[in-house]
Amino acid sequence: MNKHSKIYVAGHRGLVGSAIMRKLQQEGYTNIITRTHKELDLTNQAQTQEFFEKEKPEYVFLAAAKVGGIHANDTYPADFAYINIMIESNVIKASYDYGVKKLLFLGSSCIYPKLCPQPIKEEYLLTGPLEKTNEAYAIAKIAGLKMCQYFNSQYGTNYITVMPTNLYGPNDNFDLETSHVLAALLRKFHEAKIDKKQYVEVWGTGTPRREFLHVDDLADAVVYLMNNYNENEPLNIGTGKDITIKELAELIKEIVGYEGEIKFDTTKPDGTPRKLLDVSRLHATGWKHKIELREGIQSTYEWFKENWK
Ligand code: GFB
Repeated sequence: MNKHSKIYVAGHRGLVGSAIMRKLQQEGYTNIITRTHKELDLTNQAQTQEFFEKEKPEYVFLAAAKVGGIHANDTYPADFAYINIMIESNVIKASYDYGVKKLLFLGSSCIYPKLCPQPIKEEYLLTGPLEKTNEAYAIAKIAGLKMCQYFNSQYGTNYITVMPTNLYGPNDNFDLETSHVLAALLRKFHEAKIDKKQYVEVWGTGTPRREFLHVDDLADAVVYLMNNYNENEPLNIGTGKDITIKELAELIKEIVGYEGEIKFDTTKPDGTPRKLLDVSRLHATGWKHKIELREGIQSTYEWFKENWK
């Protein structure tokens, strides 16, 4: 990309898309195009085609998706499958039809088999059954990733695919029903502190392990990869380090300054026991994360206190 390239960030108001916007603007890219959900429904093929025909973007970051935490994934599988498959199909095909030079597709670490060897290498994709709580989302993301590869092999396009680990940061979803764990716990501990509650409820047993990457690091990585990575093979994006949900809860409790207890609600699902990404191929491209978990949670908590209503 050069600083005047026409770049379309699909999903620019979400956690990932808004971080990519911040990064591109910081780096001096001047020709970024966006549409709100109201202006353009990416599940609608005609609208998507019309938008690409009119704007003819050169580069596309495909960060528009229906996402959510374990409960949302488990409760709305039809929506997660349908919406994501429609968005991917429409954006990938329109990108091809209107000559996009390069597209970056965001997968997710949950698309790997549930009981993969750890850390998870890119080649473990499609080697075993998926985690049930997010099977629909995983199937949709696998379809999008594979479609990018099929377009590359059949039409010679340059569509790259990345697999980010669990993300967090500004503009995350803090709704307790549909959010991911880190955002949910920040809010729960914050509200428990204000309301002087005796305990905070954490879902599951606390034993699952998760890897967390600050979304500003993810944005830094995808802009770097758009400029430097041209392989057909997907690339994991993570820190290479994980912690248990219990350790995460204790860390957030400390950062928020809450003094009550933590209780585990074991009627709620744990999900996959562990999903730690192998980031050796990512490191070999010359990129490494910069924001460590404690400082990332601290700054996200500051953002939450100032911005979350
Ligand atoms: O972040 P999370 O919802 O998603 O949950 P996954 C991670 C772990 O945190 C699970 C536990 O073991 C949860 O039971 N947890 C504890 C909580 N307290 C809470 C809470 O208050 N809220 C939430 N949400 N979890 C998602 C996938 O899996 O990961 C998506 O469903 C996506 O498809 C995303 O890939 C990155 O890590 O289990």
